[in-house]
Amino acid sequence: MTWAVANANVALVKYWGRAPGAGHQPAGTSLSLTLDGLTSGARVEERPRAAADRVAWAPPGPVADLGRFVARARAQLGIERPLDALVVSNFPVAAGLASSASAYAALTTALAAFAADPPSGDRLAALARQGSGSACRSMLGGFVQWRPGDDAGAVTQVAPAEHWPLAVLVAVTGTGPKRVPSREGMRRTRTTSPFFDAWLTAGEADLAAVREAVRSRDLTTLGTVAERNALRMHATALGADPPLLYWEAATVAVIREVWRLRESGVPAFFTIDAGPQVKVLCEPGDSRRVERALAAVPGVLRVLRSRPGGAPRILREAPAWAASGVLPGPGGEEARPHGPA
Ligand code: 2P0
Repeated sequence: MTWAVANANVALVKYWGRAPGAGHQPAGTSLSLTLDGLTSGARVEERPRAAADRVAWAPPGPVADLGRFVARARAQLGIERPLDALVVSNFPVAAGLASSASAYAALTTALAAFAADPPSGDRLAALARQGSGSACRSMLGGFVQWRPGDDAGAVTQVAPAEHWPLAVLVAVTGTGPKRVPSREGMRRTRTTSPFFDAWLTAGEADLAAVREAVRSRDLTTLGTVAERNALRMHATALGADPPLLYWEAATVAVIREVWRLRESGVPAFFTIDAGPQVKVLCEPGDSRRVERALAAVPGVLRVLRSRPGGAPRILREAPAWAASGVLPGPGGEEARPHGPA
């Protein structure tokens, strides 16, 4: 039995749009921060006497997609025996917290341990991408860039987690599944939003600015550009037909609170993915104050604390947060999530 864990990531320059055609390629280049403590675990073992794979995702994610991914990964990794795979996450799934990224990164890492000839980092990132585009960024720690292409170097680490000890606070404003999955949202945006080409063009300047801000640890530039990039992603999605609105009232209230904090002299900056949650970047020394301010916003259910995190890891046993819960036997369906420590 093999366990692997991987962290979620938050994009500071967003991936929003696949390139047309096969190959799971993004239309533009994105840059993310891997998030410590927002973690998925994957447990994989062989099923020696079974004819088919068995997969489970708890709390439930799109498990049919997971099954197709395991079948595809086995073919690409040359794994002949059917497998039993369980994926668990310690934070809300399918609600704009990038749970699919950590889930597929953990699963890819665990599956690779069963390959006769375990693949390199680049091949593994390319495999993870086939489960969920953003999963390839969770295959590395720290600040990670993903650009279109299949060559080595499509997914690269811009800086390790230790480079910049930022604080990331996640204001959770809803825990239900999003109304429109990212994949459909991206397809609709690319094919119907008149703003899509401008979104891609503007993203190139954002990428250059964020890379430089990471290099020089310039939070004001990083935060200003990440905020603008997120707002432009959502503006482009709002321009789709039918429109895509991922925000709730509390999402807007948190945006206003972050701007109020800035006016009062606290450098805090938000970003929002394809869901109602708001992720806020600030200096570690300001994190308690920012956390209290976010928690007091009406409609905020809880605030999760994170910071730059590392790459996936293989474990000998279940991670503590999963082991302390009700984990089912192989293939069972009773696992339940636990909040990050
Ligand atoms: C990102 N998101 O860069 C963007 C920002 C959501 C908003 O990547 O269809 O699950 O598997 O390629 O990676 C979420 O989409 O999509 C995502 P697929 P994925 O983090």
